[in-house]
Order: sequence, then structure tokens, then C-alpha cells
Amino acid sequence: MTTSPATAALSNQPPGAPDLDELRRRAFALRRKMMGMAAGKGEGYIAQGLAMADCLAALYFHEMRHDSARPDWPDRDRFLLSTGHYSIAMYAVLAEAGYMDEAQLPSYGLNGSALPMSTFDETVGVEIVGGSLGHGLGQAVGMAMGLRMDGSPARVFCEFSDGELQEGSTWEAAMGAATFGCDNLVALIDCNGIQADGPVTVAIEPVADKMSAFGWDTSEVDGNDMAALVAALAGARAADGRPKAIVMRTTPGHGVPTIVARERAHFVRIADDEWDALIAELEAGNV
Ligand SMILES: Cc1ncc(C[n+]2csc(CCOP(=O)(O)OP(=O)(O)O)c2C)c(N)n1
Repeated sequence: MTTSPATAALSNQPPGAPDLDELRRRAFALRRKMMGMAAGKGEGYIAQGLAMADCLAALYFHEMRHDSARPDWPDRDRFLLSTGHYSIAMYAVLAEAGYMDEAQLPSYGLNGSALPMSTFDETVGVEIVGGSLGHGLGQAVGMAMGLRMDGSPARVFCEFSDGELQEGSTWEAAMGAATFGCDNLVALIDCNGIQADGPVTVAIEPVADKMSAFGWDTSEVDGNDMAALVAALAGARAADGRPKAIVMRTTPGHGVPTIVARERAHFVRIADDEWDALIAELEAGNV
């Protein structure tokens, strides 16, 4: 498995034709890195991370304009991870894209590590402090407005979760984005159906209809289908005055059937001697 960094994308021109096989290979590489990071830690947010791999591969290796050699490039597209507890996925993609040395990854979640269990903006390539749920979209709206005021062509891609759709601050931000015409903002809503203690029970559905009603240009995809994701991202490029939302239906644990089958996938507990078999499952499926 090669781990070449992202091709430096130094202009804000739209991306060319996608290479879906290459993007799927990247998504697999991200999952493999995450399994390596989580192995031996006993417990963690691995299920959500595995499910986010396709979206992150599509963003960092196709849709976003960014340059790992210049993480502070003012015109870079921004990726905001609102669910800071998905950090394992963030670190995997930052390593795969060349923002950090892969040798750092085993320190994930350890005391004093530069890769804390919940994301912190001191980690190179991490744009916001995550973890206090319900705040990512508001920050993304402010960032998108600021970039536009500066005349920057950069776009803001903001991931947030179905759990965060239970928080009023998310809907306030959604109204604001439409009011202020933030068409340089793409929301990636991770609808995996779970929250801390079980299923999402508050009536957030129909998410896509609600976002549309709030003034967003909205699509809905299987978040583990690379072709669908790439197409939805391409459809979200229009500078038509409307913010864009992609509702992603993801499967926690995607790529590792035993984790998919776990009833309580939010904070998965896995014994030391189970990891080798789980990694073998991932490699056998090559997903
Ligand atoms: C404001 C806030 N309240 C509570 C928490 C504790 N918390 C951490 S993860 C989580 C579950 C949230 O569900 P969701 O965002 O859908 O994530 P998933 O279950 O898919 O990991 C909660 C409540 C938090 N991080 N922030």
C-alpha cells in the first residue's frame, strides 16, 4: 500500500475527472490506518471513523483544493470536522495526504499526544477545535462569510452528525447560511443513525427535506458509495447563492463486518486479541 501525499492542488480550479478506483483505494488505506491506530487501545470511536473514510478520501484526494506542503495557504479549501470524536478518521486522512508523518499515528489518544481523542486545532491540518457538539456548522458559516469578504475562492466543507441535528445551534447556523447566501459552504451530514446511548430518537427526519426547506441545495447519498459521493460533491459546486448539503447515510464500521454487526457501535470495546481477526476481515473485503 503506497501512502503518497495528495497531489498538491495549488489553484482553485474545479477538479478534473475522478478516478474512482484510486479514491476507493485511498478509502481502504484510511480504514487500514484507523484499524492500526485503534488496535490495542481497547475501546474507541472506530465505527464512525471507518464509515467516514469514503467521504474523506473523496474530499482530500479529489474535491478539495489544498496543499499538504502549505497547510496555511490562505486560499485552501477548509474541512471542518464538527464531531471531534471522529478524530481517528481525521488523523488517518491527514497522514495519507502528507500533513503528518505516519509514525505519529500510534500516539493517537495517548496522554500528551499531538493527536488527541477529540480534535484540537493545534494539530497541523485541523481547522477547528471539535468535541463540543453543535458548533461546527456555526463556525463554518462564519468562515465561509469571512472567506467571501476577503475575495477568496476557497470553499468550506463541514462535516456534522445526525446527533447534532438535535441541537438548536445547528439549525440556527443552517438558517444563517441560507440568509447570507453562503454558496461556498458544503455541509456533509453524517447520518449513521446512532448517538451516544443508542439510536437517534428525536424526530430529525426527513433531514434532506428539512435542509431544503431551510434554503439549502440538498442531495442525499449512500455515504459509503464512492461514485455517489463524488457525483454529489460535483453537484455542490454551483455558485448559485445557496449553501449545499449532502445527507450521507453511512454504515458504522463499514469495511469490517464484525464491527458493523455490533449493536452498540458508538463507543466500541474490542479486546487486544480480537484486532488481528478484525484487520484480516478488512483486508479480505478490501473495502
Ligand atoms: C455539546 C456536547 N454534548 C455532549 C457531548 C458528549 N457526546 C460525545 S459523542 C456524543 C454522541 C453524539 O452523537 P452523534 O454526534 O450522532 O455521533 P455518533 O454517535 O455517530 O458518534 C455525545 C452526546 C459532547 N461531545 N458535546
